[in-house]
Amino acid sequence: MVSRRNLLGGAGLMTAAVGSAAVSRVALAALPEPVIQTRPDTMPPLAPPDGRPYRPVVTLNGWTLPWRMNNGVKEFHLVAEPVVREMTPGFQAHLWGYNGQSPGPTIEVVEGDRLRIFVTNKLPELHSVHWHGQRLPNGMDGVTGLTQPGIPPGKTFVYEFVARRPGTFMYHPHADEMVQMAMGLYGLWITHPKAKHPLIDEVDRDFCFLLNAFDIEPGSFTPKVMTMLDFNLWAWNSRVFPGIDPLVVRQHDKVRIRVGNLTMTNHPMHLHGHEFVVTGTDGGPVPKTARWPEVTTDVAVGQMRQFEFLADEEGDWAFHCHKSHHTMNAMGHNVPTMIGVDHRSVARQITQLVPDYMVMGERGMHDMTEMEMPLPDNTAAMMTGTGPFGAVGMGGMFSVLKVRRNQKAGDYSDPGWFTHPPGTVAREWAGGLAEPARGAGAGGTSMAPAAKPAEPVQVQIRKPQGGHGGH
Ligand SMILES: [Cu+2]
Repeated sequence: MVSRRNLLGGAGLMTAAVGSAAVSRVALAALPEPVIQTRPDTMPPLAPPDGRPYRPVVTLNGWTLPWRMNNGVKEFHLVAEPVVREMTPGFQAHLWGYNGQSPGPTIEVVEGDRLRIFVTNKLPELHSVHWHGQRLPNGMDGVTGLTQPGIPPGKTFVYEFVARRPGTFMYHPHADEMVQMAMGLYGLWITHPKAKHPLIDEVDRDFCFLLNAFDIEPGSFTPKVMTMLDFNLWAWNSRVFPGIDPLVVRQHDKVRIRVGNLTMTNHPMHLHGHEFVVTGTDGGPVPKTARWPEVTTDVAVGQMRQFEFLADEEGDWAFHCHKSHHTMNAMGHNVPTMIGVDHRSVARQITQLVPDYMVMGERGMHDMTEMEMPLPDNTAAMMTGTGPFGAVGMGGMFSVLKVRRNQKAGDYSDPGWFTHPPGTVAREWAGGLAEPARGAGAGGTSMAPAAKPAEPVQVQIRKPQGGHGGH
């Protein structure tokens, strides 16, 4: 729900800020009331009601923060506060966010805009906001202790600068970052070009999201903030599959996807069915001579990447991080490999004693997708999501690019599953099966058969130090 304790927003964020003419002098003297959004749905693009025109982005499972125009200055109000985020249906996390959600709202401005950003700290500790990647006066850089005093709990600070270069940026705390970012505080920032830019193409659909990660024990609500690498929830905008909305486009749309990485590891982002080019990085637009086509691009820690493609192939195309552990949801990491072991009855008994006990399936882990073992309350299923052909067996950083011929321009609603033309789906082979020809030798041409069968090798390990040999 959008709670409008403000003079800013419009219903459902579709309409936006009231023009300055409609705002009284008294109201203008005060700071703008914050706009709050707690619904995890992907909100429609926020068409700019004033200022320089631009084509707005769509934030996956997020929204854009409305502003107030005050004598030619765009004024935003961010509130850092504890929030409850539904990460996927059936699983809620107690996080810290901005304006009702983690991540915070996307901030969209135009190159050359004069900005005033009020930041209210409703956290129990010092806070400050760093505008990641921006050119700005040093004192506006938001580094607690270095460029400003931290914002005490209950206080509001104001940041003022000009959006000097177009591109994809982020904002995040620079006070107790380890804790505050592990708790979900950050957001995206888009600066649109003020005029036609030789290196920035106009696109039909412009999606953006942040890569983020949490360590939340199955059955609990609050992230463990000391975790450095062993996160168990790999998220886009604090959502995990199947909670991540599809990216819906019309066939032949030119599509841009902007991704920022605020996790502790890199994420190779992989798109099926299309080639894309990286057109922008944290440093700005990539010169045309430095672009090459690919289907996976790595987004390293602290980086932003924007890539573009022509969505000319109809279908439901997987789009995901290619680290296979990142397309899984919460699980124990000390899971033994149980392929070939029938342990189902044992596991059922153990589960009665240890509710979150989990073992790997004896035929691999796909069985987990239809696992009948009860999960603790408030836990995202490890691998889930059901497609038209059954379990998808995915979690975490996974979504679907839906390319449809009949999708209307500007329509982001989910068209459902793709209807494949007859004869275009992989199917079971119904003909005969010949025995495959297998080589009789121990190897091929590059591995000449040994003269006599090799003896089994036995290895004894002896430690170099110590009075007597080890085993
Ligand atoms: Cu990843």
